[in-house]
Amino acid sequence: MGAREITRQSILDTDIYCLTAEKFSRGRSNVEVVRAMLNHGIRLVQYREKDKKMGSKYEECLEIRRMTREAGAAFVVNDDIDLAVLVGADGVHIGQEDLPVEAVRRLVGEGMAIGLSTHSPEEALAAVQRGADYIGVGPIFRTFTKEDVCDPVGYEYLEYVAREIDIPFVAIGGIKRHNVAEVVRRGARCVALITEIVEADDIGTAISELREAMQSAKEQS
Ligand code: 3NM
Repeated sequence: MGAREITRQSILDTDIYCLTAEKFSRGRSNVEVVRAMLNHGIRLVQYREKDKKMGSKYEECLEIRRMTREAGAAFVVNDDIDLAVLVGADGVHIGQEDLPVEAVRRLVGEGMAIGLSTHSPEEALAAVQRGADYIGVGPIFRTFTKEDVCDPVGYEYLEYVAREIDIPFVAIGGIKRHNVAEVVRRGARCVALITEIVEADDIGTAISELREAMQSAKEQS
């Protein structure tokens, strides 16, 4: 399976997509946080780091690429297409205001997955048409983690995507242990989180509690 397929498949198979953010990691480095994520069974990791210079990001991504490969986990880099290519990531994740998907595809080739953040049905349909491999659907709830993000899209947009969109998708934005079950009941199979995991006292406990809540919601629906 090529890298692009690995990422697409991970999103179809995986319940939790973990993103990094050192600013919220309470003194732990991105590498330490990712190690804990992998040790607790996370198989899809995105490097998202807004506060560091490219040189440091490159060093961290090399190490995280090594760790994810060893763990059999997929690795996606946020925003920096050059970094994703240089470290041999499985995917790159971009936003609506970044380069268009077709242009990114020319840079990364057919082998790398492209994820795109979307916030409305129009953006979801355009993402499919442009050849995105998966979409982010959010923010489901209010979040203070992403700057300049739009108002919460609520469940309506999530339910639309679950019903109408054929490519893999992940729900994101303000998802926590206390609300994840409802997000699953509204159609999400995979949820992407930052602060609920990186800020946790114990990353392993946060992951297993999220998993339990998701599992029982799946069994009920
Ligand atoms: N993208 P937290 S919301 C990175 O809606 C990101 O596209 C979003 O962080 C989107 O889990 C978001 O701490 C932040 O709320 C998610």
